Amino acid sequence: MKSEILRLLKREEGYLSGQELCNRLQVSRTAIWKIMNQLKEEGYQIDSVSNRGYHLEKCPDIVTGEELESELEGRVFGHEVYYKEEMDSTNVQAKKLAEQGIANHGYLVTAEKQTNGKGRRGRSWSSPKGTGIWMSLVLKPDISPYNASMLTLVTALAVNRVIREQTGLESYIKWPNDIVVNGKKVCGILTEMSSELDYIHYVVIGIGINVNTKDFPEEISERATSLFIESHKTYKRSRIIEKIMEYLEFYYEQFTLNQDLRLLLTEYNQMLINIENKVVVQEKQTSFEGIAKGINEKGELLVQTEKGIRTVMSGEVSVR
Ligand code: BT5
Repeated sequence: MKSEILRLLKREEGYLSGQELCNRLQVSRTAIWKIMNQLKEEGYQIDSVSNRGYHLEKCPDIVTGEELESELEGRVFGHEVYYKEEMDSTNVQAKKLAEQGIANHGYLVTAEKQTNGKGRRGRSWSSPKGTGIWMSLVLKPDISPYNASMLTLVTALAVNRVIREQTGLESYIKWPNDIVVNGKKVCGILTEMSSELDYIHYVVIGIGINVNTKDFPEEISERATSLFIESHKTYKRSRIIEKIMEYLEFYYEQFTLNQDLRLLLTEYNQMLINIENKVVVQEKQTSFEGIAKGINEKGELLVQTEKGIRTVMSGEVSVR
């Protein structure tokens, strides 16, 4: 009900009368009054005038379920949100909720702070309170498990587009799971999956974005950046989340049509950093050099070497 009240307040340009809220939501005046007080405590500036009603003057920069649900209208991705101020990792929490049958396709988990944010291969992800977006989306795609890793690239495309549109910054995708601005990492994506050989139970797409972060721990300060550091502006995180859900749903639909990236290939390669540049690819045991030529329909990176084109399925790419 709280998200419904927020949604109504956000839509109303003038004042929304208490009586109208009672009628619409079939609750008492006292219930409305209590929720208004809760919202004020969370940082919403609400003007209440007797005989006129309530007017929402300002929203705080928070990522609670109510704030997000009041924004995310009519979409599947993010239609239901699980929020807790502090979590070990939104990916871990999303997996638990999916295992319990609570999180269905499009379920979103958010937190203000992660105490044990995860990167790939056991690495950690710095997730301080209140400055970034730490979220995980649960999907139950009807696709082959072999094709699931492409979801990371689909997500990168959506996040990169939102960053560009919302900030005007020239961000790029660093294959496979980073978004970078001026050569520094502003976003990382961690896709995890529970599957059988031929059937996906669920996929969790974890997205970490440094939004209003002012400084970083020393060990990553040279490689990490934030939207604030690059643009000198602060952003409302719920707005960015809303836009990511919108674009991700759009790109996801295009991906699932053929279970490959043929419809997204041109756009992806335009946004790929280091294309036509000399790169070093670090695979599990070995590394090699070549010129990055872009990705193919399967999301593999094509690298021109002296011996011909090599396709890279997973690995780390750095500039020579
Ligand atoms: C990633 O791993 O880039 C995936 C990060 C995914 C984080 C999200 S937050 C929501 C969800 N819940 C989670 O627990 N995780 C996901 P990888 O490519 O392995 O990069 C990790 C490396 O990036 C670290 O070893 C650091 O060097 C660096 N790093 C750590 N925190 C960072 C930050 N906040 N910004 C930029 N770089 C960071």
